[in-house]
Amino acid sequence: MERIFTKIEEIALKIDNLIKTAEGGYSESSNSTGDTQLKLDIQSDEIIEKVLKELPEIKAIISEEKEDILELNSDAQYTVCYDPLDGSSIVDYNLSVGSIFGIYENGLDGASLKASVYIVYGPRVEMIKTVRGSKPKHYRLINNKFILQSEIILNSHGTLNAPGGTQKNWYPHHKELIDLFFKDGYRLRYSGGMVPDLHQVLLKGGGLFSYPGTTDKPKGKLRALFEVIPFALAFIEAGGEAIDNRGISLLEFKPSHPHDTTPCFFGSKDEIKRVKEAYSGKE
Ligand code: AHM
Ligand code: MG
Repeated sequence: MERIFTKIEEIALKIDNLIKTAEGGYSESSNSTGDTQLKLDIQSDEIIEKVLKELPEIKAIISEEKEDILELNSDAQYTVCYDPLDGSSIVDYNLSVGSIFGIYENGLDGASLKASVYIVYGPRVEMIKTVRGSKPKHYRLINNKFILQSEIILNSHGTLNAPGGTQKNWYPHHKELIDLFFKDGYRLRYSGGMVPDLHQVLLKGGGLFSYPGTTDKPKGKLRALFEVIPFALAFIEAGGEAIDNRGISLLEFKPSHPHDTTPCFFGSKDEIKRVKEAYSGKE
């Protein structure tokens, strides 16, 4: 696993450099979810594939930007699922974006996730590494090296509310829940990039990030293997919770297809308790 982490650090430096130097704009292709791919999405994906292919311990890689699983070493231990550059709709407006990695063993579901890593490319480059059974670790890129800053521990109660999805398509019980948080003094923090938005909730001690099912997308937008399950591990190991719309831990989620999406709620314990109450018996 350590060698995978080292390779991810190498990838982060390369993608950071790419974001800062490459031209923007769209390519002529689309990914398996039907999103038109940015040139940066494709180039980031190529960087990751090239670097991860060097490791004999990787059985397969699955990218948000590729339809199919890429088998590498049939007898190897780990499958790495990744979103090479999350935030396609905001990177060309110079907002923070990220890369997300889930390292799975013996299966492709929440229970099989052994570790996750995400990188935020913002004014600074930061990385959060979570190994199952231990607190997430926060690193910052200083002089081209990732330097450990601290472990992440969530409070049981936070102050931030990051509500995803198109409001006009929210179910009434979801709107009521989000409105109640604001009435109680929670502050809106939402950039449209799940990596910086979740990162802020984690580092500021808690709150709620939600991307619910909506009338137009009942299964939400965010992809289980590449986005949701890796963040679920970070929140849960930090002492928070991560659940779907049925109140089930996202580390129990079993996608039936690698590109499946799920409604998702990440937060501190108090906020997640309120989500469970609001969603009880609902969609
Ligand atoms: P992407 O992987 O195509 O960039 O999509 C994922 C992003 C998340 O970062 C963010 O939370 C969400 O899409 C926002 O989507 P929307 O603006 O469509 O609600
Ligand atoms: Mg994404």
